[in-house]
Amino acid sequence: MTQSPEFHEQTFMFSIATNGYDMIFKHCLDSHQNYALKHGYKYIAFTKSPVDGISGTNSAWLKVAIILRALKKGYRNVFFVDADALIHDFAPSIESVLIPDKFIYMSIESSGNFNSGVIFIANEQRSQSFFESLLLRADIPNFMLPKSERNLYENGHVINLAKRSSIVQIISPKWNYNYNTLLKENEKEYILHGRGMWLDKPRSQGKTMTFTQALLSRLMQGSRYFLLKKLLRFYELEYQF
Ligand SMILES: [Mn+2]
Repeated sequence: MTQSPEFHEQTFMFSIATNGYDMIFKHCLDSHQNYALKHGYKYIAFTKSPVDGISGTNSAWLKVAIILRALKKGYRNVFFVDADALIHDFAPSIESVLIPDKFIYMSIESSGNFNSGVIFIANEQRSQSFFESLLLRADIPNFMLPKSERNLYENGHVINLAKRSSIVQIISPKWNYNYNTLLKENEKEYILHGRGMWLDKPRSQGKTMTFTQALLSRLMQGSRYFLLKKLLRFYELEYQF
Protein backbone atom coordinates (compact mmCIF):
# COMPACT_ATOMS: atom_id res chain seq x y z
CA MET A 1 0.00 0.00 0.00
CA THR A 2 3.08 2.24 -0.05
CA GLN A 3 3.06 2.27 -3.82
CA SER A 4 4.03 5.63 -5.27
CA PRO A 5 0.95 7.48 -6.50
CA GLU A 6 2.88 8.04 -9.73
CA PHE A 7 2.88 4.34 -10.41
CA HIS A 8 -0.16 2.55 -11.80
CA GLU A 9 -0.35 -1.17 -11.30
CA GLN A 10 -2.99 -1.30 -13.98
CA THR A 11 -2.34 -2.11 -17.59
CA PHE A 12 -3.37 0.70 -19.88
CA MET A 13 -5.03 -0.52 -23.05
CA PHE A 14 -6.09 1.79 -25.87
CA SER A 15 -7.18 2.17 -29.44
CA ILE A 16 -7.46 5.16 -31.76
CA ALA A 17 -10.59 5.44 -33.87
CA THR A 18 -10.85 8.96 -35.24
CA ASN A 19 -12.60 10.18 -38.40
CA GLY A 20 -15.67 7.98 -37.92
CA TYR A 21 -13.71 4.73 -37.49
CA ASP A 22 -15.45 4.31 -34.14
CA MET A 23 -18.75 3.77 -36.00
CA ILE A 24 -17.30 1.50 -38.69
CA PHE A 25 -15.43 -0.63 -36.15
CA LYS A 26 -17.84 -0.40 -33.22
CA HIS A 27 -17.88 -4.21 -32.85
CA CYS A 28 -14.08 -4.18 -32.57
CA LEU A 29 -14.01 -1.40 -29.96
CA ASP A 30 -16.74 -3.22 -28.00
CA SER A 31 -14.57 -6.35 -28.04
CA HIS A 32 -11.64 -4.30 -26.65
CA GLN A 33 -13.81 -2.91 -23.86
CA ASN A 34 -15.05 -6.39 -22.92
CA TYR A 35 -11.53 -7.81 -22.95
CA ALA A 36 -10.27 -4.94 -20.78
CA LEU A 37 -13.11 -5.41 -18.28
CA LYS A 38 -12.47 -9.13 -18.07
CA HIS A 39 -8.75 -8.68 -17.39
CA GLY A 40 -8.92 -5.52 -15.28
CA TYR A 41 -7.24 -3.13 -17.71
CA LYS A 42 -7.99 0.54 -18.07
CA TYR A 43 -9.27 0.99 -21.62
CA ILE A 44 -9.71 4.11 -23.70
CA ALA A 45 -10.87 4.35 -27.30
CA PHE A 46 -9.65 7.74 -28.52
CA THR A 47 -12.46 8.66 -30.91
CA LYS A 48 -12.68 12.45 -30.76
CA SER A 49 -11.03 14.71 -33.29
CA PRO A 50 -9.61 18.18 -32.65
CA VAL A 51 -11.32 21.07 -34.50
CA ASP A 52 -8.57 21.10 -37.13
CA GLY A 53 -9.14 17.38 -37.70
CA ILE A 54 -6.55 14.64 -37.67
CA SER A 55 -5.28 12.74 -40.69
CA GLY A 56 -5.02 8.96 -40.87
CA THR A 57 -1.24 9.21 -40.85
CA ASN A 58 -1.22 11.44 -37.79
CA SER A 59 -3.71 9.15 -36.03
CA ALA A 60 -1.28 6.30 -36.61
CA TRP A 61 1.67 8.32 -35.30
CA LEU A 62 -0.44 9.51 -32.37
CA LYS A 63 -0.38 6.00 -30.96
CA VAL A 64 3.40 6.30 -30.56
CA ALA A 65 2.98 9.58 -28.65
CA ILE A 66 0.25 8.07 -26.44
CA ILE A 67 2.26 4.90 -25.73
CA LEU A 68 5.24 7.01 -24.67
CA ARG A 69 3.07 9.29 -22.52
CA ALA A 70 1.41 6.32 -20.79
CA LEU A 71 4.83 4.78 -20.06
CA LYS A 72 6.03 8.11 -18.63
CA LYS A 73 2.88 8.26 -16.52
CA GLY A 74 3.98 5.00 -14.99
CA TYR A 75 1.55 2.36 -16.20
CA ARG A 76 3.15 -1.00 -15.64
CA ASN A 77 2.13 -2.21 -19.10
CA VAL A 78 0.62 -0.61 -22.19
CA PHE A 79 -1.43 -2.53 -24.73
CA PHE A 80 -2.25 -0.93 -28.08
CA VAL A 81 -4.82 -2.54 -30.35
CA ASP A 82 -5.82 -1.17 -33.77
CA ALA A 83 -9.42 -0.02 -34.16
CA ASP A 84 -10.03 -2.65 -36.84
CA ALA A 85 -8.86 -5.52 -34.64
CA LEU A 86 -11.44 -7.83 -33.08
CA ILE A 87 -10.49 -9.57 -29.84
CA HIS A 88 -12.17 -12.93 -29.25
CA ASP A 89 -13.61 -13.72 -25.77
CA PHE A 90 -11.31 -16.70 -25.33
CA ALA A 91 -8.13 -14.64 -25.77
CA PRO A 92 -5.97 -15.06 -22.67
CA SER A 93 -4.55 -12.13 -20.74
CA ILE A 94 -1.93 -10.27 -22.77
CA GLU A 95 0.42 -10.48 -19.80
CA SER A 96 0.70 -14.20 -20.56
CA VAL A 97 3.23 -13.31 -23.28
CA LEU A 98 5.66 -11.67 -20.83
CA ILE A 99 9.14 -13.17 -20.63
CA PRO A 100 12.26 -11.85 -18.88
CA ASP A 101 14.37 -9.13 -20.54
CA LYS A 102 11.91 -8.47 -23.35
CA PHE A 103 9.78 -5.35 -23.13
CA ILE A 104 8.05 -4.91 -26.49
CA TYR A 105 5.89 -7.65 -28.01
CA MET A 106 4.58 -7.83 -31.58
CA SER A 107 3.64 -10.41 -34.18
CA ILE A 108 5.22 -10.67 -37.60
CA GLU A 109 3.53 -11.12 -40.94
CA SER A 110 4.52 -13.80 -43.43
CA SER A 111 6.88 -11.22 -45.00
CA GLY A 112 8.86 -11.42 -41.76
CA ASN A 113 8.04 -7.83 -40.92
CA PHE A 114 6.43 -6.63 -37.72
CA ASN A 115 2.83 -5.46 -37.85
CA SER A 116 2.34 -2.54 -35.45
CA GLY A 117 -1.44 -3.02 -35.21
CA VAL A 118 -1.10 -4.89 -31.92
CA ILE A 119 1.71 -3.88 -29.55
CA PHE A 120 2.23 -4.86 -25.94
CA ILE A 121 4.80 -2.93 -23.94
CA ALA A 122 6.21 -3.58 -20.49
CA ASN A 123 7.30 -0.35 -18.85
CA GLU A 124 11.06 -0.12 -18.51
CA GLN A 125 13.66 2.51 -19.28
CA ARG A 126 14.58 0.63 -22.44
CA SER A 127 11.03 0.45 -23.77
CA GLN A 128 10.61 4.17 -23.09
CA SER A 129 13.82 4.86 -25.05
CA PHE A 130 12.53 2.76 -27.93
CA PHE A 131 9.36 4.84 -28.22
CA GLU A 132 11.30 8.08 -27.78
CA SER A 133 13.47 7.13 -30.75
CA LEU A 134 10.40 6.09 -32.72
CA LEU A 135 8.60 9.38 -32.06
CA LEU A 136 11.68 11.35 -33.15
CA ARG A 137 11.33 9.67 -36.54
CA ALA A 138 7.90 11.18 -37.15
CA ASP A 139 9.41 13.61 -39.66
CA ILE A 140 11.58 11.09 -41.44
CA PRO A 141 9.91 9.93 -44.65
CA ASN A 142 9.34 6.23 -45.20
CA PHE A 143 11.44 6.70 -48.27
CA MET A 144 14.61 6.79 -46.18
CA LEU A 145 14.06 3.26 -44.93
CA PRO A 146 15.39 0.17 -46.71
CA LYS A 147 12.86 -0.86 -49.35
CA SER A 148 12.00 -4.14 -47.61
CA GLU A 149 11.07 -2.28 -44.42
CA ARG A 150 8.89 0.47 -45.85
CA ASN A 151 5.30 0.29 -44.77
CA LEU A 152 2.22 2.34 -44.12
CA TYR A 153 2.34 5.31 -41.72
CA GLU A 154 4.63 4.64 -38.74
CA ASN A 155 4.83 0.89 -39.34
CA GLY A 156 7.97 1.10 -41.48
CA HIS A 157 9.86 2.86 -38.71
CA VAL A 158 8.56 0.34 -36.17
CA ILE A 159 9.92 -2.47 -38.37
CA ASN A 160 13.24 -0.72 -38.85
CA LEU A 161 13.79 -0.10 -35.13
CA ALA A 162 12.30 -3.36 -33.86
CA LYS A 163 14.44 -5.54 -36.12
CA ARG A 164 17.56 -4.06 -34.56
CA SER A 165 16.34 -4.02 -30.96
CA SER A 166 17.24 -6.63 -28.37
CA ILE A 167 14.17 -5.89 -26.22
CA VAL A 168 11.56 -6.78 -28.85
CA GLN A 169 9.98 -10.20 -28.70
CA ILE A 170 8.07 -11.82 -31.56
CA ILE A 171 4.77 -13.26 -30.33
CA SER A 172 2.43 -15.73 -32.01
CA PRO A 173 0.47 -14.37 -35.00
CA LYS A 174 -2.58 -15.45 -33.00
CA TRP A 175 -2.26 -12.03 -31.37
CA ASN A 176 -2.44 -10.20 -34.68
CA TYR A 177 -3.94 -12.41 -37.31
CA ASN A 178 -4.55 -10.80 -40.69
CA TYR A 179 -4.54 -11.73 -44.35
CA ASN A 180 -0.75 -11.47 -44.35
CA THR A 181 -0.14 -13.93 -41.53
CA LEU A 182 -0.28 -17.70 -41.33
CA LEU A 183 -1.51 -19.86 -38.50
CA LYS A 184 -0.86 -23.55 -38.04
CA GLU A 185 -3.74 -25.88 -38.78
CA ASN A 186 -6.21 -26.11 -35.87
CA GLU A 187 -4.89 -22.88 -34.43
CA LYS A 188 -7.45 -20.20 -33.76
CA GLU A 189 -6.47 -16.57 -33.58
CA TYR A 190 -7.03 -14.43 -30.47
CA ILE A 191 -7.18 -11.18 -32.42
CA LEU A 192 -8.54 -10.87 -35.93
CA HIS A 193 -7.06 -7.77 -37.49
CA GLY A 194 -8.69 -6.02 -40.43
CA ARG A 195 -9.02 -9.18 -42.42
CA GLY A 196 -10.41 -8.57 -45.87
CA MET A 197 -11.36 -5.02 -45.02
CA TRP A 198 -8.21 -3.39 -46.26
CA LEU A 199 -7.13 -5.64 -49.09
CA ASP A 200 -6.50 -2.68 -51.34
CA LYS A 201 -5.07 -0.27 -48.84
CA PRO A 202 -1.86 1.38 -49.97
CA ARG A 203 1.16 -0.53 -48.66
CA SER A 204 3.65 2.27 -48.73
CA GLN A 205 3.89 5.94 -49.42
CA GLY A 206 6.14 7.72 -51.81
CA LYS A 207 6.42 4.90 -54.33
CA THR A 208 5.96 7.29 -57.20
CA MET A 209 7.95 10.12 -55.62
CA THR A 210 11.66 10.67 -55.87
CA PHE A 211 13.66 10.96 -52.69
CA THR A 212 13.78 14.76 -52.94
CA GLN A 213 10.07 15.02 -53.67
CA ALA A 214 9.23 12.86 -50.66
CA LEU A 215 11.46 14.91 -48.40
CA LEU A 216 10.07 18.23 -49.67
CA SER A 217 6.50 17.02 -49.36
CA ARG A 218 7.15 16.04 -45.74
CA LEU A 219 8.85 19.37 -44.94
CA MET A 220 6.07 21.43 -46.50
CA GLN A 221 3.50 19.85 -44.21
CA GLY A 222 5.41 21.23 -41.21
CA SER A 223 6.91 19.25 -38.38
CA ARG A 224 4.82 16.22 -37.51
CA TYR A 225 6.78 15.84 -34.28
CA PHE A 226 5.48 19.19 -33.01
CA LEU A 227 2.00 18.58 -34.36
CA LEU A 228 1.94 15.31 -32.39
CA LYS A 229 2.90 17.17 -29.20
CA LYS A 230 -0.07 19.48 -29.80
CA LEU A 231 -2.41 16.58 -30.56
CA LEU A 232 -1.24 14.77 -27.45
CA ARG A 233 -2.17 17.80 -25.32
CA PHE A 234 -5.66 17.76 -26.87
CA TYR A 235 -6.14 14.04 -26.17
CA GLU A 236 -4.80 14.34 -22.64
CA LEU A 237 -7.32 17.07 -21.89
CA GLU A 238 -10.23 15.18 -23.45
CA TYR A 239 -9.44 11.81 -21.90
CA GLN A 240 -8.12 10.91 -18.47
CA PHE A 241 -5.25 8.49 -18.63
MN1 LIG B 1 -5.49 -2.00 -38.75
